[in-house]
Order: sequence, then C-alpha cells, then structure tokens
Amino acid sequence: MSTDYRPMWKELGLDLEAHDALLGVLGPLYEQTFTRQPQRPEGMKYFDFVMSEVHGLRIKELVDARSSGRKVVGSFCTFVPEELVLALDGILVGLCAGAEFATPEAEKYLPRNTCALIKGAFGFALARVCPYLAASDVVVGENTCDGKKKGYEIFKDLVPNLYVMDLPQTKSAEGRALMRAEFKRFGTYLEGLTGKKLTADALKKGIAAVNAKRSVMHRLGKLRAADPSPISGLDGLLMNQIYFYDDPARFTGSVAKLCDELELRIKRNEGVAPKGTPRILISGCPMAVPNWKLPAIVEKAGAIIVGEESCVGARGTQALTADTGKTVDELLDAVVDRYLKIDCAIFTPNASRVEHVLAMAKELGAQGVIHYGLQFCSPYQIEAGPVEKRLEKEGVPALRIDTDYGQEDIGQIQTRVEAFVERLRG
Ligand code: BJ8
Repeated sequence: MSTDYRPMWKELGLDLEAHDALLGVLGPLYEQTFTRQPQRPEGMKYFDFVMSEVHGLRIKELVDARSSGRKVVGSFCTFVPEELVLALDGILVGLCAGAEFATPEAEKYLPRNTCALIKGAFGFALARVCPYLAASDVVVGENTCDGKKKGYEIFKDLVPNLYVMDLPQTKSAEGRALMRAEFKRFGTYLEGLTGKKLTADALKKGIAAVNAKRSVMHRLGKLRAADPSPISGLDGLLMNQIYFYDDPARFTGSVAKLCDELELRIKRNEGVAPKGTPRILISGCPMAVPNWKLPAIVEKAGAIIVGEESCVGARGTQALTADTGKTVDELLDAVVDRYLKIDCAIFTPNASRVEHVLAMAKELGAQGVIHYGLQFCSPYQIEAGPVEKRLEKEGVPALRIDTDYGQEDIGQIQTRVEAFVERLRG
C-alpha cells in the first residue's frame, strides 16, 4: 500500500495492532501463493493491485462514498440481492470470514464445533480487524444454515447494525413466497436507510449492473474450458473472490479485458500448464479471501483447477435476472426467481446442485471433482455423500476433502490430493 491508511483505520475503530498483524501475514501469503505462478496473464496485475489495496484504497472509496451520502451494505452470503442494493444507490461488500483470527475469542461465544467460516466472521468482528465490517452501515445476516442462523442471534450484540433476512429451506411455492416477502421487506428497509425510493428504472439499472458482472464471469468460466488452460485455478478463484469487493463496473471491465487476453492465449495455444494436465473441478463450501489452502495444494500437486461449483464461483454467479418487467413488482419477481435458482445445500431437496456439478465437469473437461467441505458444515458435508456417489456412477472420479482454515492437515491433504491426481492421470 502506497498511502498511510492508519488514520482512516483508526477512525473506523479498527484495532491497529491486530490489523497490522493480520496484514503482516496476508501480504506474504498472497505473494507466495499468487505472484510466483508461472505464465500468469498480464491482466492479473489489476487484480494483484486490488488485493494490495483491499484494506486500503477500496476502503477509502467506501468511506468517501459514505461521506457523499451513499450507504454500504455488508454481507456473508450470496443470497443478499445486490440488484436491490445498487438500485437504492448502495454498495454491497463481502465481509471477512475466510481466515482464522481471534479463534479463542470467537469460541467464547460459539461451540468449538462450529464451521470455520462462522468462527472466522466472529473472530474478525471481535478482534476489530475487518475494515469492511467497520465501514458497513448495515450488516445483513441470513437465515441459511443452523450455524449462521443461531450465530446471528449472538452476532447482533457484537455489531451495532445487524439486519436479519429470513430465507426458505425449500423451493416450493411457499418457499418462493417467503423469499418474495423478505426481498420486499429488504427493499423497504433499504429505502428507509438510504432515503431513496425503489423505482422500476433504478431496479432495472441495478439488474443490468449485476447481470453484466455475472455475464463476464460466465465468459471467463467458459474460457477455462480450454486445454491448455489459459489461467490457473488460483487466479480463477481470486477473481470470484474479488467479485465481492470491487466496484461492479470497474470489476466487469477488468475481467472483460482479461478475457480478451485469455482468448488470444487460447488462439495461440498458450496456457499456464501443459496441455493434458489433469483437470479438476472444485465443488462445495465457499472459499472466502484468503482461503486459498486447497487450490494451492491441488495446483502444487500438478493438476489444474478449471472451475468452482461454489458460492464464490459458479453457484454464486450462475443465473441472470430477467430485466423485462415494467413495474417494481414484476422486476422484484424476476429477482426472486433468479435467487431461488441458487442451489445452496441449505435447500431440501437440492437435486439441481449435483446436475450443475456434472454439467460443469463435462463442459469444462474436468476429469475429476474434489468436494470441499468445511468441518462442521452439515449441509455440505452431508450432501457430499450423494454428490460423490452420483459422480462416481457417471464415471467422474471424486475425492472428498473436509478441512478447516488451519495448517495442521496440509500434509495429509497433500498426500490424498496427489494420489487423486495420479488416479486421474491413469
Ligand atoms: S448461499 S453456501 S454463502 S449460506 S460453510 S456458514 S453453510 S456451516 S456459507 Fe453459504 Fe449463502 Fe449457502 Fe452460499 Fe453454514 Fe456451511 Fe458454514 Fe456456510
């Protein structure tokens, strides 16, 4: 970071010492995970810059936006409809939950057998090291899995501004009605927060901005089907992670530019690894920044990751919102229809998810799938069994990895991943 942001962080109420310690780990980890990868596309320099300023310049932009009257909405989940936030001139950002921080503090509030993502969110909040949380006018919690749902009952006393959105567990008519009512309530809440009125025009603009962002990620996703792969899985994941932080229009433009470069690479038959390198699809729990543990192991083992069936990936970006409605109500219906397509494991049944995994594996030419489950995440860990069975039945080898954010099991995971990559080579 070229500028001294400490006065800004102090103003936001961060614990400067703890925050320095966090940045002291993140910087070198990023350097060692990303910048030394061979044959990286030039276009990744923009994303390196974003990451170098993820606690700096981007936070300053949020602070400046707030000074000009805009509101910042923080979220932990891909169910929070960005279309509505943008329509009311707000900014949606993802909140820190991708690393262990202040775990002993978090465990004073949560049982030890809580998933790392929830513990991470608590740890970052308790240690006052997440500038996105500090810069948020409202934090949206969502009743998804039991861990989050019950966690928010406690989290509401740790932050001054928690808004909880209820969500359905089934994709039934009743489930849809619940989501519709909750999105409507959220829109009304945002109107109160921003002092603006939700109009059809504004909602159409919000839909257009988010659709553009999703479409460019679809374009990127398709380019990853090329063999040799024009981009590493680590960089593919990184873009899916930055999706939750960067300004939407700037992000869309930068990914489009990178896609232009990748298209040229594909034409020239250039890739980040030789043609024929074993190709793997990752499926399962979301990997929030700086959770790069499993992808780093997989690519170090000589495979290439060609896609992520995850909320930080294709599950989060998979469908566009129809923009043909003429009234706020019609457009809101379209937003609900789009979000109801997300095949998160909190839904029961959730049959479309395995179909999506299979379709992705086929389209991307993945020879195998690694199912990634965070320990103590019942929805994904339980769903892993049927997903694995179905994949193997369809002739797609699958490996199940259950882990957390710790480093202790790295050696063991490496051994299993290496054996899996050998199986794929065979
Ligand atoms: S839409 S996947 S982002 S809920 S890993 S906290 S499920 S115990 S993150 Fe998620 Fe929204 Fe669904 Fe996506 Fe619970 Fe599992 Fe932890 Fe999880």
